[in-house]
Amino acid sequence: MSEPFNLATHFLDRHVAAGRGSRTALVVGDRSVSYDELARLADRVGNVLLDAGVRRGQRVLLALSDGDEFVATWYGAQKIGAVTAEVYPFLQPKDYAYYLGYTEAVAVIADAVTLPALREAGATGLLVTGVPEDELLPGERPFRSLVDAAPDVLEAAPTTVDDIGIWKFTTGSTGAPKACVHPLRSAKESFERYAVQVLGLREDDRVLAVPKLFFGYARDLVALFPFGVGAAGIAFPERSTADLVFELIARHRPTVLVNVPTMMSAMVAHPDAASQDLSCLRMTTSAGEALPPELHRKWDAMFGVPVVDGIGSSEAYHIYLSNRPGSARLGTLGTPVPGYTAEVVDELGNLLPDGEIGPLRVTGPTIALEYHGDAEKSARTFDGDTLTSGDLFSRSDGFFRHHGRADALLKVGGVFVAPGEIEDCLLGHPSVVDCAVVGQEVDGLVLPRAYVVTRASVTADELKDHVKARLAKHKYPREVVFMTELPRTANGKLDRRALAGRS
Ligand code: 3SK
Repeated sequence: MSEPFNLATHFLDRHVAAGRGSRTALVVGDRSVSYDELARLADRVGNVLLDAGVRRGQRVLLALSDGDEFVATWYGAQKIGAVTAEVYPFLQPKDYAYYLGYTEAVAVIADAVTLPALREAGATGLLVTGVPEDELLPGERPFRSLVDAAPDVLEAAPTTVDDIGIWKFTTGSTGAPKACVHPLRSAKESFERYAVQVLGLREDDRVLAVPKLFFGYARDLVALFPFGVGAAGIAFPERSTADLVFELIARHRPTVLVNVPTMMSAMVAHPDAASQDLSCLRMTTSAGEALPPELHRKWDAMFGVPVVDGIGSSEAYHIYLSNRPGSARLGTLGTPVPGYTAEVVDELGNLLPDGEIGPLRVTGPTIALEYHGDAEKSARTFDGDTLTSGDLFSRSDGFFRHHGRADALLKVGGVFVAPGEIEDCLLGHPSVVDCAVVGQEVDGLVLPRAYVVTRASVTADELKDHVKARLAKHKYPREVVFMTELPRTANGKLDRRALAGRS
């Protein structure tokens, strides 16, 4: 028999029942929302969703900006046993149209930010918050008024760890985003293994994330894992910028910053970086993309806040390889999170010796069941509790290194070159703030082309010479394109497709 488990009861209501309900669960702007308040709000939301016809196992799509409504809606849906899926609040109508069709959600919750694009995408019957009722279209319902009028008690659905409860979308960097379908067990196990055993989250932690809550990396680290230990998350609706992150750190004094390499680069390069007081932070996580060792060094020199670099994926639910706080090995993703094993294999699945590069086979308790609606890709990726990653890795001394996506590798002069090695080298130049290297086809040959963001004047030839002096000659970028910023996906990952052909 499966273990009974309701995510809202486990992470939220437990504190109320234990008399810890007055503790702060969430900080939003100048408001502190207690566990009592959040649990009651989630119960009201759950009642509204039940009234709207949502039943156990059905999907609820959150198109909401970050804040207590987002979090309460997520837990309200979880409490009634629904399946939650969430999307970036700044999407284009065509993207919403895709998610509406793909999820076939029974309820879609929108706010003032997402409503116009959702309407343009043809969404009907929306539950809408933050918009005056007289501005709603026929069929749209005022979510906030319904929530305010709903009872604040709700019986939790008798779900188990094996019930499907969470959809996490892939980034869609190589095609339309797909949902990785997770049972509730994934959230429970990831909390216990990564948040507790690796990060050592504590009751007095306050967690601030750079990515928005639609991205599972951030949502779990702000509004799930901290709740597991009675700690607090910090949420804000605005897009993240280095200025805003510094301001939020000064205002809320978080103890843990959930970061991505692009923002680390922007923070390090910020003109006021040296005068920031980050002494409240006991660590910053880095994930979402590879952290170039050069950037890690710059971060250490500028801020001295320990970086816990790791890698996770929607397929594996969250982080499965990670360094440990205070003992990072630069340029590596550390070792497997307790409960996971990781093996570098060849294309046929044979184990590769240390130092060789190949796909990673990860086994653990949080592997998704499937990609919704894609049996072929699911069969290629998932095998029970084992996942084969599309990225390339190597292992040495028990520590894993990331070599990028298999499809991002460049074959230059017949030799494979990892763009990350050239990027890291370029980042070692004092003028380079951010960069990406892609393959450029010239007369049938693939040659490295670098896109760079610089903060001081530097010429393309100087950057080429910088690489030539440090790496094997065939690796230097034959062309350097200067940009003001690099294109990124909504969760902060480099959008290599958007770079293709830009000159
Ligand atoms: O990098 C990712 O894609 C990711 C996804 C889910 C959870 C955590 C991470 C880092």
